[in-house]
Amino acid sequence: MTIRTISTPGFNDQKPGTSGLRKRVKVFQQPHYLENFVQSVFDTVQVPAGATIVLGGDGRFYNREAIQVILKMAAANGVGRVLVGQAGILSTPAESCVIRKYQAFGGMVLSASHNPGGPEGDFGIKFNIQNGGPAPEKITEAIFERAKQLREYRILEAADIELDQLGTYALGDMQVEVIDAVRDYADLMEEIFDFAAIKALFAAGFRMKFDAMHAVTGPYAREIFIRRLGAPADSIMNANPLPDFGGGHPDPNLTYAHELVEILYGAQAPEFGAASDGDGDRNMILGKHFFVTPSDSLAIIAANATCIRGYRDGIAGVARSMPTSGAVDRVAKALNIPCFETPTGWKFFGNLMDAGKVTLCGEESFGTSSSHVREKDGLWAVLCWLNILAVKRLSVEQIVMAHWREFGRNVYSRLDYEDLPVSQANQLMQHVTEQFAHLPGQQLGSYRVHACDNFSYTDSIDGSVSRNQGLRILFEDGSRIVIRLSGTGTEGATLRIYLEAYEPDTSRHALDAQELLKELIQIALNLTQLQAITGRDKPTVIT
Ligand code: G16
Repeated sequence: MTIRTISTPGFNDQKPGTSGLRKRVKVFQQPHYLENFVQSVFDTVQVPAGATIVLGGDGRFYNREAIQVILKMAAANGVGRVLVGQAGILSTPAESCVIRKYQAFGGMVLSASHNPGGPEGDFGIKFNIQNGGPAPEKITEAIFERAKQLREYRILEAADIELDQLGTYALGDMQVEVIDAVRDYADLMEEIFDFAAIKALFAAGFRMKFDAMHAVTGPYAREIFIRRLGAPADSIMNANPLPDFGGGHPDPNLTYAHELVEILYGAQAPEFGAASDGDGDRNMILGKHFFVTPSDSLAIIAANATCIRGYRDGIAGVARSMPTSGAVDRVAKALNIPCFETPTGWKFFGNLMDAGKVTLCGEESFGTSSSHVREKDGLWAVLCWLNILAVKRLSVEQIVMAHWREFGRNVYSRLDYEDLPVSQANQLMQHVTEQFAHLPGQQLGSYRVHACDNFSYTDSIDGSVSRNQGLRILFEDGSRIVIRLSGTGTEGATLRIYLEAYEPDTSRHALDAQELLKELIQIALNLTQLQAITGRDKPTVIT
């Protein structure tokens, strides 16, 4: 078999965003585009000769083709062994688990997460390092620089590998091992959670509905909930992964997971509902007629962690992304453990977890996880809730209400304005920034501005600095408005406005978040001049 060296023009648009390179499928299908990025990864990370890497994706359209290309390029770049998920599929947390378990050098994750799939949808790729987590910024920056300069890449001329059958195959001098995509992950979950207690919960007639959204978690959910925990077969829905996610938007929130939401708010609602996204790292938690915000879910898992076998000795610390509500900060204070505030992006948690400073991390963007892997983990979060419910035998709503009674409620909401022209989004950000000099001290309705800034983060472990991570308007009573542009979209700009107000008054805890945040939302709309600049009179998604 021969290794061919092929010319590439280099690409200027291969800058990884919040979580890897995400583009339209059609962009990835351009000649040399995928190869250019993959070679830039190999050149940057310098896989030691003979080392093992892991490869898998969420099964979206173009997954199979990309896997074959990457395998042949890995063989041409001196990789010793590649562990590939069966059919080319691994959920993002499962891939993180496999990298760690087999002490691989790293891995490539093929996914555009919650973005729609199919020929007209999105594709994505990112590199995860040895700890199983997304590469930090200094590596992604170097990959981007290399991608612009690259003039040739190496690829083995060989037939495609059979990905559907488990087994070991040779590709040039490299070994390809097609592994069970589910088993290692399900085994890890069984180590962390008390499966016997959850089994007993189901045996007592507890009903749940998990929506896999026709994405990667279907087979994982079937193995864990149905086979290992004995839940009735109808506890999972949309569990057959499809390359276009059935035409849907595999984002577990109140807008895109509406099928599940209708069931949980319907007459015959089960006690518990949950959903996960395209690649299985996000989660949404619902009770009967009740929505748990991701920020509250993190705080509640932290407060009840000792109910769970894997955390029964307590947690070292917690971390949250800056726009995530401060609910978990209150729990950390009560537990007397450290709480870290990082920029948006799971990659910022890696160093803290590696240093043993934090056990649980979470983000408002429906991501929660712990140091069992280095990615956020949708099914892990669902199992946390099931384990807590199995121990407490209370409803989801009762657990949340009791939490708010103890800690107060950090009322929270996020408004997304998707697909804005980039120029308008930039103009809006500029307009807000220009007001920073005179805002502090101003009274806006019932809120007085304490400070404003563009969030900047210094990693306490390696000293790296990340600037421009989001505009913050902080009020004297601890309420906040945060405004930032998403780093995961593939077209136009997505503006996110995050709102948080602390409500200690128990008699107001049952009120709707939109109602409680009405004034703060109006202040945000005035400050941003959103309607005047963008013409939009309502958000695309409210969570
Ligand atoms: C990614 C990142 C998360 C981030 C989210 C939203 O999630 O891993 O850390 O919070 O995007 O980012 P943004 O607000 O920039 O769109 P995923 O699930 O898309 O990989």
